[in-house]
Amino acid sequence: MSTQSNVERTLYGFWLSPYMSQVAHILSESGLPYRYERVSPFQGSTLTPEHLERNPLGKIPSLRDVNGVDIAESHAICRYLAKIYPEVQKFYPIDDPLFCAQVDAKNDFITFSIAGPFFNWFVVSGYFPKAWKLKVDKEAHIYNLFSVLLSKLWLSRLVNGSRMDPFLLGKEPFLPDFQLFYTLELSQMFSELFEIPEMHLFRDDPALQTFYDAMCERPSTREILAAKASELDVTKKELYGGFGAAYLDKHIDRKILDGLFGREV
Ligand SMILES: N[C@@H](CCC(=O)N[C@@H](CS)C(=O)NCC(=O)O)C(=O)O
Repeated sequence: MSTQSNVERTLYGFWLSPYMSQVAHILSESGLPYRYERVSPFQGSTLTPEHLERNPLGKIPSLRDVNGVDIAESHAICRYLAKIYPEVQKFYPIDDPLFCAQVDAKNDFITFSIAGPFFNWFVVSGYFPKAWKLKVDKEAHIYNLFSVLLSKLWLSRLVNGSRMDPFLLGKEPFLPDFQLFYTLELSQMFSELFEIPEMHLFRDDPALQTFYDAMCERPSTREILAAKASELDVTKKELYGGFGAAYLDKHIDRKILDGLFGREV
């Protein structure tokens, strides 16, 4: 595939997204320059015709590469980058099928058992109740506790089954390390933002804390966390302000929620 054209590589999304941060991280550590364009789900911008053209699934991140192609889904983007740009292969070793299978195994485990459930966890226990001011404290708390139970179970299995030296597969980080890091990072931030202490996933685990600290020492991590911090006020305003009207009211049937809880929420 040709990578020649005049298109500027552009990453669409917002910094709160751990998925976008992973792609930004791989680009940054690989020395591939990109332009950032903010597309905020909180403003309904993921479901505009313009964004759906980039990603018909209506999610961020999406990447427009210099050859003009649009790619969506964070890990599909990272794997695409490794196939096109040799400098990305140190994070996703496509030329070493056996090692690449180990990288995939960790990555798939995190996607299915940790990051995916974490997404549901903060949506049900944090995002929707806050943005929509739902009166579901008791139910959100039960979901929260159940999520802690499962997440800790899978996280300890990941830690015990990995080298943690300090990264999952040893001294150097790979794709699953970035996925794990930005999930942990979000867990720390959301536990504060939503005042849900149990949501903090690594405070009590020395191996995960060491992993987290080692990742924080990398210049690309610092760059991304600084970008995220610089956008935080805007993100918070959108979450508590526009999100309900711009996204939830339009795309989620509130009556189903009332039915689910058996009362008006
Ligand atoms: N599996 C996707 C997850 C992306 C995702 O869920 N992004 C969220 C923001 S963090 C989003 O686009 N939400 C808007 C929506 O679902 O409408 C990936 O890895 O890229």
